[in-house]
Amino acid sequence: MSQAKKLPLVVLISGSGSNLQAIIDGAAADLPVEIKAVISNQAEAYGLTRAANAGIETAVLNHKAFADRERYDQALGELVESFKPELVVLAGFMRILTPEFVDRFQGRMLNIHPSLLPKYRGLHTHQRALDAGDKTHGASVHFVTAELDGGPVILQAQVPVETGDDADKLAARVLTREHIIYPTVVRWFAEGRLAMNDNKAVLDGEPLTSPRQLAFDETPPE
Ligand code: NHR
Ligand code: GAR
Repeated sequence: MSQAKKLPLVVLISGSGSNLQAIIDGAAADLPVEIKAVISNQAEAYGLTRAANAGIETAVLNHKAFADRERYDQALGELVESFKPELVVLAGFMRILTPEFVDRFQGRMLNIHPSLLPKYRGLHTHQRALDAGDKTHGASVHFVTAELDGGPVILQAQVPVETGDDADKLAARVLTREHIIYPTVVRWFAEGRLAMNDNKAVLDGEPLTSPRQLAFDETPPE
């Protein structure tokens, strides 16, 4: 039986790492990736424990130990490259990356953002959706470009906003869908089906004119 080569990944985190866990679990099943390292800017991130429990190498690079963003990103870029990843996965990584860092991993860096982009770039997305009275909210997986949360969107998951929601309840509902869409997009990339070209996401040779969608009652797309 032919065993496809596994795509080497580095995952960057700052916190809980539940999206990291979804990728770890995928890799333990049939997601054709090998997580070479998990890197956090926060020493206390629980995701580091998840990685260690899975036997994955971890590193902490604290941004506070660097004079400025440029120097931090220079060091982070060298650390990431030392693991020779073909894909860099931001999974709840909370530091804005310089254009130099983004250039280094152009077309091979993904992020998951907790909103239906282009709505609510940046922080506090769940509260902003509630404040706007949105009936639908969700998450987006996109290629990372120098424009914050502005790179081409690949796949989105929609969830209903329910009566009595607060930001935490809504975030939890979104998060369960994140755990489906992020491994799905990582699989597309690992299988060579997904690329970024001319600032567009290209899936199966076709530029996506709008993001693929996962509706609330749907199982993952093929
Ligand atoms: N970097 C670039 N260049 N482009 C993107 O699209 C990026 C990025 C870095 C991170 C994730 C993003 C998100 O999904 C992401 C996308 C952090 C901030 C932020 O304001 C905003 C968006 C995202 C991540 N960070 C503050 C900063 O000064 C720090 C906030 C904190 O530490 O809590 O870096 O939401
Ligand atoms: C996720 O909801 C992710 O979309 C969001 O943080 C959470 C991380 O959860 N990302 C950002 O807000 C990036 N600025 P996790 O650590 O359990 O994967």
